[in-house]
Amino acid sequence: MARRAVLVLSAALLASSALTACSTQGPAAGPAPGQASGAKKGAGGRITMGFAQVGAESGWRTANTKSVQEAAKKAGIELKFSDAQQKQENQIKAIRTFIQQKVDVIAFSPVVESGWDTVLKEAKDAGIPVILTDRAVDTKDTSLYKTFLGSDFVKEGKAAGEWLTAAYANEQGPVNIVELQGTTGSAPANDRKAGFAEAIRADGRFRIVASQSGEFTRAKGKTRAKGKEVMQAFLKSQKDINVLYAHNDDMALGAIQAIEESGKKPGTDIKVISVDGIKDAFVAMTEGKINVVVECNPLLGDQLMELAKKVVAGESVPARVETQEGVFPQDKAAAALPSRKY
Ligand code: GZL
Repeated sequence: MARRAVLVLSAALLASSALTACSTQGPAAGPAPGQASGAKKGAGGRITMGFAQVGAESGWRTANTKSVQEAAKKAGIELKFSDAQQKQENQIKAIRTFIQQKVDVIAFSPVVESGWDTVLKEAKDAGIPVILTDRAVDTKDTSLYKTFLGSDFVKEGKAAGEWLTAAYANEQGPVNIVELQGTTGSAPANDRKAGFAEAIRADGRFRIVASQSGEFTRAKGKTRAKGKEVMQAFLKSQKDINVLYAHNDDMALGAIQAIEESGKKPGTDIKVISVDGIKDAFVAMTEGKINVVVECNPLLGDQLMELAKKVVAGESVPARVETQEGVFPQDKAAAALPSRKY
């Protein structure tokens, strides 16, 4: 009982000191570095979140942005949103702006894994808690963020590799694989590559004969046509391709265009393995053009807002909140398509 009384008292003290800090003029004294503000700034105690999004590079990202924006509205959280167009310097600028604006919490999906310690330390020193969502950072100082919400990309890569080894259980090798990697230096690209390589390593039949970044993009109008463009290059440089492993659906769908334009049948002449699970990929599976999709769930908004409320209130949260995902082989696509949410 005594312990609880102490906790309640200290929380009240923390809140009142934070409130005092917020109401003082000049640079807010703010709570001790690394401590959540505890107080809710803005009209009527509304939490303000600064969200630095990667960009708008893929169907997955569009769904992720929509999920975050809708969830903020539902949760009554004021959202300051920035789109970094896949550039780390833009995300760093956005985080610095959020710090100047004294938001209550910062959430972001780091476009690449490294180079975040300085700006995250600035947020910590300003007493603003940070939540990593979707992608991770490779910092040694885990006190720089409160929690990570997202997928296990190594697991996704492994699932892709395990599907392939099972698909070739009764066939001879060699099996030549080309790999369309995601954004260079990003956690999903690094980990999906590592997980896939680990899953096929023991089976000598599989060889990755070419691997290059398609930057997670398809081939649409203004968007850089990387998935299609890189696959065209693979088709020119590799005389015998059996499998395409694409780190996301947008690149797979762009590559399918290149495969068809080369006169080959995607899904038959060249097996296609993809990751994300956007609706267009499910349609492509029903058309026999993609053989399997490893799901990566972008609908993180509601969980993010719940975590944000806890973090701002100074409550403890798990260090890592992993999303649950499935693997959809082609024969399951038609039944699953009507209930797909992104
Ligand atoms: C994965 C996410 C990746 C998606 C891509 O969580 O970061 O970025 O797989 C997106 O579609 O561009």
